[in-house]
Amino acid sequence: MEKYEHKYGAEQIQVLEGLEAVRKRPGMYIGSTSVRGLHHCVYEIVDNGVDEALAGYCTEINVVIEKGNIISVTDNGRGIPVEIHPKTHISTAETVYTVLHAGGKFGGDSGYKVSGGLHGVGASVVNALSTWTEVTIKRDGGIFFMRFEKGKTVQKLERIGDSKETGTKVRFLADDTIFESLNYDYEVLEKRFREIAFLTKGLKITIEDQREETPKKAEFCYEGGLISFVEYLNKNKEKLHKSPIYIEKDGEVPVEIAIQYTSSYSENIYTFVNNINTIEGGTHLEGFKRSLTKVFNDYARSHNILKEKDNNLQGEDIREGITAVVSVKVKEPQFEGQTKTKLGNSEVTGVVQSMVNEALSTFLEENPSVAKAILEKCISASRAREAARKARELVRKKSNLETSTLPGKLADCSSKNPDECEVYIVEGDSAGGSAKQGRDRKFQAILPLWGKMLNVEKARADKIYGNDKLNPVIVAVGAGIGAEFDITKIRYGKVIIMADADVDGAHIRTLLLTFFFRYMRPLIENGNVYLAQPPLYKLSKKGMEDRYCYTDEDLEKAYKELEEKGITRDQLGLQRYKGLGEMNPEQLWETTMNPETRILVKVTMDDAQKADEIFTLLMGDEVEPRREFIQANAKYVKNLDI
Ligand code: 28F
Repeated sequence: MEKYEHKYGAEQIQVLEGLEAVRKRPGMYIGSTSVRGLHHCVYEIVDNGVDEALAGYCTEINVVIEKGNIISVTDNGRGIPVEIHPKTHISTAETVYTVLHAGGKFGGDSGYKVSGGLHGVGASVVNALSTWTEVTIKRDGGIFFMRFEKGKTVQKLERIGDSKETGTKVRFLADDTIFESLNYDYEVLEKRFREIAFLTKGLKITIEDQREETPKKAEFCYEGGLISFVEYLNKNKEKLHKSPIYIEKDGEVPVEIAIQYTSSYSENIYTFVNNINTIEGGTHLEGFKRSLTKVFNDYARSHNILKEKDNNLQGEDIREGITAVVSVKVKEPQFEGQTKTKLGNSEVTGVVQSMVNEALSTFLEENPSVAKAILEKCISASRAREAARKARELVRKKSNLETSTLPGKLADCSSKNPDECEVYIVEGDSAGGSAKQGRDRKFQAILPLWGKMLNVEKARADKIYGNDKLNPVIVAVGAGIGAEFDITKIRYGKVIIMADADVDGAHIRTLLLTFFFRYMRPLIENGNVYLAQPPLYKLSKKGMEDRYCYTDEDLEKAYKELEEKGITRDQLGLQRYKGLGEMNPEQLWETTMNPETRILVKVTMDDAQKADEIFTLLMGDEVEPRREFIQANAKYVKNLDI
């Protein structure tokens, strides 16, 4: 009996070595031997079918999780070629399934190999990591079959029947001596197949789970491609414009983008390279972001939505509420980053940027109502960000109080009788100076506040004591804080907050009220806290006493009264006070400090409570409510310079 000697040609040895390497270090090829690696095996096989779809020959892929955790994937493409290679005597199909990376690029210059988990390790890796793999091919009028065990051919390709159809069907049982478990997660697979269907316009993908008594099944097919993708992503959101913006361009780097803005504040941009979800972004995302910023700013300026003096809209303002999917196909993708999901190809930035510049600006010109809706949102986002920044900025900038036994900065009054004494807490150095000069030293003390003020929102009482920003206020009032606060010890019968009428002043007021509300509540309950009311306007005319107006209504009233005396508006000089610093000591005394003429507003508990709520909103951790608050109030803010 003649011994059948194995003809181990170079190819067979290469195959054995390849399989050996894969089974020895599976993580190198499939990422991990956890359920993630298990899912990657399925993606590898499915992606070969997707490639066949991208090549234009496959319209449907069916995935089944059979009982016993056997995976079956079927496509209706051309079927893997079955001709036998003249030299190796091995069929193309067997080569694709046994030689590492044999699944090279598909024919045609537009063919791109999409890839699964580790970007196209190929079907041979799945074969090596499977207890068995069976491949059934229909093409050239026949049905062909081959079988492998742990990557080794146990049944060479043979014709087993006739068929007029074409396609490839692969069944495999992953090797449970390699994978931690064979417990496929239906939801995970379903989510990925939905994603692939969005990314491959018109391809129908079905998934069925036959492991349980009641099988689960889903089917995905989106003629709308990425447009359907963003509509799906936005399904529970309020859209700013009806249909998504769609941009597509073939070429060296085919690019496909869909954009749809919503009223939400989050930014959702999903990017893909050859159908790989590049969660770490990369050059395609960079190009897209740069273009968005440029195109929307250019449009806003050229349509006078942004005025000459307005700052540019920031990228984050423009991306607030955006949902976008950016899908590019790259021949030789370079992946970087922690999980190899960041595109590194530098040439892609420019390609994406220039094609989006052109396509998006054209779209906006042709769809002004969409452009307007989006830009309205960007501008309010910009305002809100600016206001929040100022709020943060302000609270930090103000009230850098010198500390000493009595605050060095405190200009105390001579009387020691609290019932007749009052302390002005004045915002800013210059106003502090004028107040010191303009005051009545007998009963009026001045404590200037400036520099970085502690954010009491995040500080505990002990921090407040030690804090050199608030400490002087505590020392000046003289009655301690928190639980130790003793109202009988206060050094002044009135604590008067004097701050500018602008945003800065509003924030320092809010901060101090919150501080008093949080740490000296009896001071408020007892009616010791007041707000000074500096005038907003000064009306002047030669030979006429200066007339101060404290509100806009005041101003109107003054105009009317003066008109009755025959003095018209244009005969009057009007000064709008931006800040206390604009008043000289006499004016400050006359208008804001002289008990005979000044206007003081006593702070009540609910003012302080309101301030506290506002403060929490402005300086707390909840971003969303802050955004809403500022959004709602931004329009009331008159002097915010954007
Ligand atoms: C269920 C998984 O693997 N489908 C596949 C094809 C089609 C061709 C092909 C595959 C050419 C030389 C690499 C057919 N006719 N589904 C699949 N469908 N591979 S895998 O060719 C293999 C490549 O080596 C194919 C003409 N060209 C390509």
